[in-house]
Amino acid sequence: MELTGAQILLESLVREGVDVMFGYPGGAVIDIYHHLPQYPLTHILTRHEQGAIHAADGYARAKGKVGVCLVTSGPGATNTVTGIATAYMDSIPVVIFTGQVPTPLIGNDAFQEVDIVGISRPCTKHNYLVKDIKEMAATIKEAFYLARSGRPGPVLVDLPKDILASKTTYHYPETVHMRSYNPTYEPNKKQVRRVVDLIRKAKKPLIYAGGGVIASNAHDDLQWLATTCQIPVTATLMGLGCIPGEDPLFLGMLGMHGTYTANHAVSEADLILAVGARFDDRVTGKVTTFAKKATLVHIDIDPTSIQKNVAVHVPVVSGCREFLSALRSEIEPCLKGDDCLPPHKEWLEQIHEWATTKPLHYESKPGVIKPQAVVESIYKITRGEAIITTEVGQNQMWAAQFYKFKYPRTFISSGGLGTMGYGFPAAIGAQMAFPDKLVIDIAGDGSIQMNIQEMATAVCYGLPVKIVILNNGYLGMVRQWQELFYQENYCSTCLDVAPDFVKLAEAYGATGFQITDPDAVESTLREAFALKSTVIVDVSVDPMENVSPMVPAGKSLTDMILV
Ligand SMILES: Cc1ncc(C[n+]2csc(CCOP(=O)(O)OP(=O)(O)O)c2C)c(N)n1
Repeated sequence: MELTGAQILLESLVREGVDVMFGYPGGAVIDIYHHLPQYPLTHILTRHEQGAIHAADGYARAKGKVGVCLVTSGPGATNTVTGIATAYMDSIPVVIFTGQVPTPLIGNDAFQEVDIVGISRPCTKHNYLVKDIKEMAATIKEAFYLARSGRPGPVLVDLPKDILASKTTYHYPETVHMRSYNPTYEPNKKQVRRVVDLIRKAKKPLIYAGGGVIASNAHDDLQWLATTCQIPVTATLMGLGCIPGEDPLFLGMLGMHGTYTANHAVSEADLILAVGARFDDRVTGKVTTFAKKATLVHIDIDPTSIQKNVAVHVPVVSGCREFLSALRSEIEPCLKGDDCLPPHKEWLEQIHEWATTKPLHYESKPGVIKPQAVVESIYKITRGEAIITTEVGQNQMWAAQFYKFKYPRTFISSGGLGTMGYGFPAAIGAQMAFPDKLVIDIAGDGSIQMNIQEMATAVCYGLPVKIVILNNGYLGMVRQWQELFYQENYCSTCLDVAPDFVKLAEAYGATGFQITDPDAVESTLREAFALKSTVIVDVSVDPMENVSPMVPAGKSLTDMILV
């Protein structure tokens, strides 16, 4: 069967099990859009290419499948770069198809030509320029395989217009063979035994869980390990939901805005199992003082991330799920005999004391809406069953601290890149993945204005995404740093001109609410969440509220302020 390049692409997407893609057309990709209606693929037309790539990323995070984004050449392609870098930093599987000028024009500064393969090289797991129609099908197969296997990530495929229009016989390969790429999933047995031995000897063990636990669906085994061996768990921003937020063994997030308990536990632990986490500077604080008393075990599918930021004692190259399940098989037989693992009673008592004397907290003020209280209200109303996306800044940290995530893939946030404008389009993607779930973007008034145009997308496709703006009139997180470290020099962080968000919602055909009275928070949120339409809830919160606790940049985890 002879097909054009455009048809090969669409046919291959169907074979990859793609049901939805997010995109924006243009001259270079018209051939694809021309054939699109003949395929069982839902295409979501966003209002900006950045919206399309974040939506594909949000879909991937919520669903655990590869997200797909299709854009045109030149400005269409460059508009996706922030989203590609966002997915890359958080190891999210997305495949991005970009149009390109016809092959004879490449390198000639043709209209809407950019070297997107060159531009995206440092922020993709891999990228391709298809120069021969005969390579098209195999390239697409490889792109999906690379995006989802090993350490997942974004893969870009650049498609010149003449290739999309030319024809060849279609054959989609069944398998992929790449000599230089063979991720190691299964752990070395000796290392597994060594880790069991370390757990057996430890008096103060701790699990430090990252996004890899969620990416590899290792949460059940992680919870089994924690519960069976009574090992407390702390998680990174990306790891939230790997164990229920209300589980007594969960200490909350660690790092810059981590809990007092988690940061002290890291500093006192004698054994740390870092599972699918990468020792980001927001987590470690001052690296030279990080976890000084612990034997560090680092389990990661990506060998290059081990020993990168912190020297570890036991490097384990393995999939998180495979490792934890091997650990489970090794530990289970011990539990039957008298060979039981020690219960670390004193360690758990110490942790309990930290948690009860220094919990996350905030001060209520009469007549003032505290942003933390809004997040608590959202948690109460949704009973932890919603998918929460966030923007970036204080809103993101309050969501991470005060919404007790019950399940993996329910907290969707830009961790590594910290991309303002991410949360709303990501919520659109998550809502496409789960049309019947309640999807809420917890936003700041600054961030939401970065991709507010996607209101049209949400309304157009009838997506009942809820946006709750914690409106403090500031670029709050930057204002907090100015207050604490720059002598209250609030230069360029006050957003004194803001749109009327209720009218803005209405202008897009959505529904808007405004909350200024603390007593109206819960009832208004309930009313908003019950609607089946796109909703903005603009909540006027305390403009000077800070995120606490805080480890100042470059300080040790125990040097927390605002505790
Ligand atoms: C695209 C982008 N530009 C700039 C920043 C730097 N930045 C980090 S947090 C923040 C303030 C965010 O303000 P807002 O969205 O109002 O949220 P708040 O902190 O007030 O909750 C800024 C400007 C960023 N993270 N991303």
